[in-house]
Amino acid sequence: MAKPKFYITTPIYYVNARPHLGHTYTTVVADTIARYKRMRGYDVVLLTGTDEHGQKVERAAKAAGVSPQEFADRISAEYRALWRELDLPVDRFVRTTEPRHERAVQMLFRKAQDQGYVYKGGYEGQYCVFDEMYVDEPLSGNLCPECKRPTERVREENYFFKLSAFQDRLLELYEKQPDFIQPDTRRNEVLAFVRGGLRDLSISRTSFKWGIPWPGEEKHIFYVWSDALTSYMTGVGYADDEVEFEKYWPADMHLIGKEILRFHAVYWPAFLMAAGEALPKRVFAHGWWLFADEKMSKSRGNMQYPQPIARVLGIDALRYFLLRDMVFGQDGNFSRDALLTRYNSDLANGLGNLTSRTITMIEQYLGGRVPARNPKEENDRDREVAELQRGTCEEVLRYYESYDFSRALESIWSLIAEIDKYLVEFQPWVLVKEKSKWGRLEMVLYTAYDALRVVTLLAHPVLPHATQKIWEQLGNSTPLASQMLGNDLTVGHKQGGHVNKPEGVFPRVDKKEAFERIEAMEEEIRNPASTTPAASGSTAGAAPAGAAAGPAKIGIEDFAKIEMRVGVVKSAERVAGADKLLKLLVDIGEEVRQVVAGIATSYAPEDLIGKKVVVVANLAPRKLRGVESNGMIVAASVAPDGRPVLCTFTEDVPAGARLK
Ligand code: ME8
Repeated sequence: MAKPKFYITTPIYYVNARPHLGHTYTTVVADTIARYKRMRGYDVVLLTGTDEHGQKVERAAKAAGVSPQEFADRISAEYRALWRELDLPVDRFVRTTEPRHERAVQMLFRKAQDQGYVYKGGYEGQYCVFDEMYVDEPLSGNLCPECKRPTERVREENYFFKLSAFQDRLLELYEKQPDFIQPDTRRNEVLAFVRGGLRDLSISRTSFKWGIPWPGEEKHIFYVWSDALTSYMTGVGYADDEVEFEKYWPADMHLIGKEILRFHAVYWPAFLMAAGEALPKRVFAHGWWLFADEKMSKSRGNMQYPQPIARVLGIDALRYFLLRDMVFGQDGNFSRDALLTRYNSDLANGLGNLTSRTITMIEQYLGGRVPARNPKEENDRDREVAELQRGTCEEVLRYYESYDFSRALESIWSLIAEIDKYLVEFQPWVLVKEKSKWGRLEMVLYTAYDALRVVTLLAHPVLPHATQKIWEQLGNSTPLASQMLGNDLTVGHKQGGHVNKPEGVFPRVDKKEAFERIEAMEEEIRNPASTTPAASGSTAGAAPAGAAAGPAKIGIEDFAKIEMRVGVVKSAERVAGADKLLKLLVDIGEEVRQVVAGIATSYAPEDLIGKKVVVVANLAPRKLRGVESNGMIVAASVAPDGRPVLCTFTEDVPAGARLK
């Protein structure tokens, strides 16, 4: 019998800036769901991609001094490289600048137009370029109600979509399919919005050119959201491959962040209804990763990147943290400290330690032979643990079904803690000393082995690499991913088999050292000019300095927050092990500061003594390669390789003078 299909999508990400931890989160969740569904017997297709048209991208390209296509090529490649680096296999990757996508968009809206749902009109109102969204009711000062940025006045001829005609049909959809929008809180927001009445939506733009052409029109291009949403169909053959499209459409799940729910739960089903196409089965809007209580985003400049975490702690540690520390659907605060604490407690001391002690004891006490259950030696406590194991399986599968990964992991880790306790209780290292207790010893090791086997199966969708290694150590040679995950978890207990050499899966890390290494790599991604050898060779670090778009405009009051002063370099030396960093002592008038600067490729330490430099004096102290930096030296980053060139003054200026 053919496998049932499961088609899951992430948003297709804008190419105005490089991927960060927020984008990674969605793709990791989608990948975990995909891995889980495969272990439940589904034929899974996971789609992601890049959203390359629109004013936001056009402007970002302009700021970087390249064509929109060149800019899109660069960032789209970064996304693909990141998913490869993090071993997030993508079945379909759609770029909205591909010809097949152009065909799909034109076909979908031609169908809607043929049904009488598209008409020509004129739009005059506010538009938020950041959200690529028309703003009917801006906040005072014409600010966007979503992102609070200034909106722009737009007056143009447009094609309109008769969204107003879909209010009742949408309400009926939400009613008949209560799980169309998940979680429920989000569903209520959408219901309130739609009940409040829907206005027709402008779906073409004429004031700029970076988009898919509207057939038969010279000036019109598709509005970026009508373009982007259609990518979910492009990826499975719409307008190109009927067999493939029949097989996979409609999508079973659109996984998105909560800020783009309206586009997915209101506009998208309405477009599809208008064109007579089937509707996706579910839209799941997850919460945001916050950093210091603010949404992580490029414009706030508080993004965190996934590569340093994956390179220092491993891909699985990154996945574990993202899924364990954010309750799916809610917001979560990201902290490196919490990440490292979790790593050591849950992964190194928890799963890692249980694995190495169990396998080592089996090697040493049983000559590596996989322990067998011995009913004569079984006591109530063993039965209690076996019962807990069964209960954990049921519970974890239930949580996985509702995509509640945080609780699923909590449940698996309770079993790990229980087995740790059990081993301390029955002390195999004491039982082994008396031959008469060897039967009991085997029963105890059996219980631990079997629990570890089940933990490995259950944790696989979240920790694919570590669990595969443990699976092999347990004596299995088949890929863990090919195992079925169901209520009968008897697979993988190799009666009569042998365990393999224990090998550390999650080595303990020194928190301080790991923190500094992650921070140094983050710094390199953020500011490639200060590249340190530890981070070299990275995908993100390899991107040119101008790859990200220019920052959003700030008011003078924001600029006034930055305290820049003239400094005189008193001493300079290289930072050990970092061939781009110099440690400087700089006189900034009232005090002498230690500042670490990524300028060693352009300046020899001895040439800097007495030089006047510009110092950002009120930057929070941070450590680069373990050396505290109390401020930042301002330098131009010169293309093509981001070579730093220091600012100088044409006249004599005293140390401490403020720059304004
Ligand atoms: O909105 N926390 O693209 P985008 C969690 N191109 N997830 C986050 C996040 C955070 N702090 N920041 C970003 C677009 N995300 C459109 C989508 S779809 C047809 C078009 C994730 O690059 C989350 O999934 O702004 C969010 O919805 C998405 O990235 C936004 O990516």
